Amino acid sequence: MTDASSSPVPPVTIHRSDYRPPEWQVPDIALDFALGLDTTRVGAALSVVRHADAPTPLTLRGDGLTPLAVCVDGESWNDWHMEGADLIVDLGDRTHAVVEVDTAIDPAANTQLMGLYASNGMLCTQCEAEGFRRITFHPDRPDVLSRYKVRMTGDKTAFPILLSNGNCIAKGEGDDGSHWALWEDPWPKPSYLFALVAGDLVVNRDSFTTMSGRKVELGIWVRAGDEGRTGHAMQALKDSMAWDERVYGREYDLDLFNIVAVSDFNMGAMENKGLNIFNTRYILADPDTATDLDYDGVQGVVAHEYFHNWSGNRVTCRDWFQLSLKEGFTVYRDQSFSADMGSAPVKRIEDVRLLRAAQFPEDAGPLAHPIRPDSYQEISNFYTATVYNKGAEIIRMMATLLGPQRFRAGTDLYFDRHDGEAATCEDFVRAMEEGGAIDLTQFRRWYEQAGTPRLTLTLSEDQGQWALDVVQTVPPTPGQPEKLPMMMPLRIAAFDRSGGASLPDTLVTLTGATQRIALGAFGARPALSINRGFSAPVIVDFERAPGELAWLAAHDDDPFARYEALQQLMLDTLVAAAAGNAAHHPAVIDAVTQTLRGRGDDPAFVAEAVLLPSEAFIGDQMLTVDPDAIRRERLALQAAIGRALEDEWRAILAGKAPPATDLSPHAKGERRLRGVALAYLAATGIADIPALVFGVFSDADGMTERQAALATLAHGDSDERAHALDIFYQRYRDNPLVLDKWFQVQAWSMRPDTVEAVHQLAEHPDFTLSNPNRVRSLYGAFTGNQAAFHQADGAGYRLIADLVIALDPRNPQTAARMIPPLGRWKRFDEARAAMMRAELERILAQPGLSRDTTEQASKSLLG
Ligand code: 0A1
Ligand code: ZN
Repeated sequence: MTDASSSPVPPVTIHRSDYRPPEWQVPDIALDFALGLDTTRVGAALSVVRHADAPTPLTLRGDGLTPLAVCVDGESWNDWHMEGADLIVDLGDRTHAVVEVDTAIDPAANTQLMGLYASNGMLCTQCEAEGFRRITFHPDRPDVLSRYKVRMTGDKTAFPILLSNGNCIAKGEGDDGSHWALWEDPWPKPSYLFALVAGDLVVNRDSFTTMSGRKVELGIWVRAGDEGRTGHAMQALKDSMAWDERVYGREYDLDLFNIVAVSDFNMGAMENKGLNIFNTRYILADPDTATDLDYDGVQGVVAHEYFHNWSGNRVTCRDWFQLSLKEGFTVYRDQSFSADMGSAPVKRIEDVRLLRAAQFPEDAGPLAHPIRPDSYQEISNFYTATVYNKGAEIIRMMATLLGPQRFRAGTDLYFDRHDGEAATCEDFVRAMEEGGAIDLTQFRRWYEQAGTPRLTLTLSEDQGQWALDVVQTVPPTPGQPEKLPMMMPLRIAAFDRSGGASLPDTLVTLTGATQRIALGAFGARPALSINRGFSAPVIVDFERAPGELAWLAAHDDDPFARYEALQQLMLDTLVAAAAGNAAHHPAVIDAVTQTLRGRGDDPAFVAEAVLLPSEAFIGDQMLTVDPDAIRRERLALQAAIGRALEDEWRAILAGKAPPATDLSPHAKGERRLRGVALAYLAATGIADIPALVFGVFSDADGMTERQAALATLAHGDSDERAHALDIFYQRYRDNPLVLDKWFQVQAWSMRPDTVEAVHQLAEHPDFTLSNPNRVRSLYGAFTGNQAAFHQADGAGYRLIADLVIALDPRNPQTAARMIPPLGRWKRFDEARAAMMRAELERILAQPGLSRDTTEQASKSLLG
């Protein structure tokens, strides 16, 4: 509990360099839960073994717990004291002991959603990173691995289903209406992977036979009524299990794999051993309520959590600084899986778009950190796009440098060598070096240096021979003023635009601060295809004429590079226009026309390619972000493309939409393109468009079209807008995940009154601060609405600061996640910057502020 009256505790910074192996290990744990929503009693028996040479007391971390009884080797024990929230037990010169501690917790009062908490009458846990210490006293560090036996007793009516990790080895009933279950997990695991669920749930059961012929029972547990929406998740689970066997040779290792969906959850999902716990958002999907993107999210997150069984659980992390060891690698694995299950180029485009939207700004701001941070105050703040998504790019670069066979040799070595261990990022790189026979000495800098490297390119010619000069710089970041060049794979090609010989796809390994790449003989300046497939997570500065970009957008043989060329063309135009220079709409319109007309059979790719860059990404290219100019110019270009291609957009919409039940990549692509057509047409302001969009909304047989039409209408002020919002609300008011969309489309609106609208929506009876999904659907969407959040009078900043202040005492993790947008003040004009800083200061002045929010706000203020 936060005590608002206590004087502020100075933040403690944990340093990676301070790592020391644990002095006590805990090979076995027996937990006994007497379950209740308001009071749950926890009996813990830890078998501890001293690893330090000399006698040393046992430190058991706690958070908000009081020990009710302490016993050692079966005897009541008095040699203990509290140090802050932690329990210190003096065991004399013992080398082994069984330490028993009883505690009582109140799950219903646990609004942080860390530890054991109540959600809709059910009890569930979240222990990563440091939530186990909110359940019982424990070392609670990932390099302490234990075998768990968990007994739970609870009322049969309130908690008919009792689940934990591993296998259920016994169960029975009491004569007082209670029942109990005993679960055992044979695999030693760190405390952050412990899980327990008790509640009234129904199951979708299936099974999977592993490559060695073992049958695994699969169960997806949800509230009654939701079971019909679990089919996609189940298929994704089975596909993931088969994929990990095929691609990484990794088999599942228990007889049971359970997933539980809960509606109150701070993150996406959690990979607890044999008992994954998911945000409902990443389990429930049917065509009426979930968009194609939602379906993809379900598939990707189910895969991600499943893949953690090897990359995270069988091989875990030594300490939290190594978080990217499991997260970067697992994101890379889920990205590869999704690419294999659908369209690989489109998946790559989506991944890069996310990296640029979430990670590049982080790397360029006050919260920049290496994928393996050197220090933290609150580890929850480091579940970032850098650790996850840049981390995945670092693994991808190693895979590119090694090629598929050697990369597989590296991962085999890694899994075999470290199975059952708590490993480090260094262990992973060493396995890649040995398995892949490569020297990664310089490559290790990716783990050490923050900031997005920038490659500045120049083409030159000497007697018909062309060369490319690359200058690599890595920008200074907080605490890292000086940087060294990184090793990276750069895929390039060069085309003779008049049809002569080309330099085919070539993999160059960059190592120097400057490097010259010979391209060969060309009659005229070749069209250069650079960073194909986004082989390195960098920013490329290279002046190219609109004609060259348009040529590449039409002719490059790498789809990602075609996409990039068109995006660059749009970006150049928009940045120039937003900075007050003339816009070149015709070149963009021509290129969009070509892409659209030559669309062949890949509507998903076309939809991605013709989409304008986001307002935020345009802002990232400017010295000082001008949100109003960006919105104005982006809308102007959208309207110009909308008008120039009006017939094409109308024709796309006049065609029949594929049935919402058709989830093939092609059908999804067609729907995506129809959504893009709606947006372009709406931007034109042509009188009949709101009615046309409303028609799409009403005729939609599924959520993808319905939401696309609703979001399009939400930007305007037509009667159709109000009508559609009302219909949508009435239809889905009892479905929380769909109601989130209703809040979200309004917070995304480009209307000038969006700040006011968000204020009002926060007062809506369906809005609540207790549900993180709802908070994100309103406020998270709002911070993604650049022009609204940065409204010149600062009302958007105030709105978010007020939210952080209100939410922090209740759920500090989710509150702290709302702060980074306020930290980007250096990128804005002085007036906006001053207002953003003032809001950060106002947050920091709150008494009793959590460690999470204090760390994010104080670092953000430093700039
Ligand atoms: N390991 C999970 C992410 C996760 C982290 C912290 C949480 O606490 C609220 C929850 C989930 C993953 O990568 O999916
Ligand atoms: Zn993960």
